[in-house]
Amino acid sequence: MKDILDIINKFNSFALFCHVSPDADALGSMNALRLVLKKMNKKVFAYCDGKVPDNISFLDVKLEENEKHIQQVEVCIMLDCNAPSRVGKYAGLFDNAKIKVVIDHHQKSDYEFTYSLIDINSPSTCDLLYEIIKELNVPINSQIALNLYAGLSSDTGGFIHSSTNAMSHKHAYELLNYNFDLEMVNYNMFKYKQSNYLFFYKTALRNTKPYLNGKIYVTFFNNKAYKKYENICENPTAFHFLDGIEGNEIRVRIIEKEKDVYSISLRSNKYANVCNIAREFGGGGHIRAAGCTSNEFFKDILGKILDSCQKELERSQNDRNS
Ligand SMILES: [Mn+2]
Repeated sequence: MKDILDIINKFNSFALFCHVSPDADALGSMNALRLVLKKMNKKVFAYCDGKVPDNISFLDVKLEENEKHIQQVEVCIMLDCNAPSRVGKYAGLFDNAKIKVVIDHHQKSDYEFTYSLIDINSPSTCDLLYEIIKELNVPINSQIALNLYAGLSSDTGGFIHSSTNAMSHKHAYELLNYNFDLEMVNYNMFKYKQSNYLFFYKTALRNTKPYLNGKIYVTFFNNKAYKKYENICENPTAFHFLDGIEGNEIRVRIIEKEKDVYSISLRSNKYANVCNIAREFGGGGHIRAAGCTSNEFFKDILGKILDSCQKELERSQNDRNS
């Protein structure tokens, strides 16, 4: 933490990066840090390889398109992820930076940063960043508070995921003192859906199959279905309606984003560690939410993933019983 505070205080130009398929924690942390650095009269550019989801446009993220600044700034900071591959098309430029900093709460990759603050026990990157901002002694305004709150609230699923702790609530309590429109934030993040969600839900249910007596659900979107509902599929909460159904533990989502390129998301309810599964396929994430990509044939991937899920269910059930 001390090193990162020194870097922020000492240098004057920064490029910020967050992960592809950005969520409120990725964009909120990046935008809050952008606003803080601007208040400190630093030069700052924010990059994201992906669109801001409509329902969190209220974050008012200002993304930079011009890549030339990345080579000109003194420091590059990665937020809410910790491997260059996660920043998509900016991976190479980030890798070439002189000073590389990371602030994140995902499982560590092998990538070497110059300075890193990775706390896998933190519920969100915004929680970590908020602690940093408090140490910087920059006065927080309502827009900064709103971005931080949106991130910590989003990553805890509105304070219901297993990662939620006393600190989440303490930070939320403190940030709410900055008088942003809480009802608007909650409505947009947790209630609002475009009307085509009804058709999306129908498709998703039709394409969801139970395995192992329903302990595993697999939802498959081929490229055609993905293209039709692309915006919805990119919303990380779109499939939450399948969470918590009695008898189910693991949900697998396989989405053919491009021809024969599959994006795989894994979610668990109470005990399975889906990060273990994702890692077997070169991905990563959290215990209850993880992901990976594959370009094998669909049938092969499905078989391998189901095997891995079954092993993880056996392992985690043994853990529970011992
Ligand atoms: Mn996050």
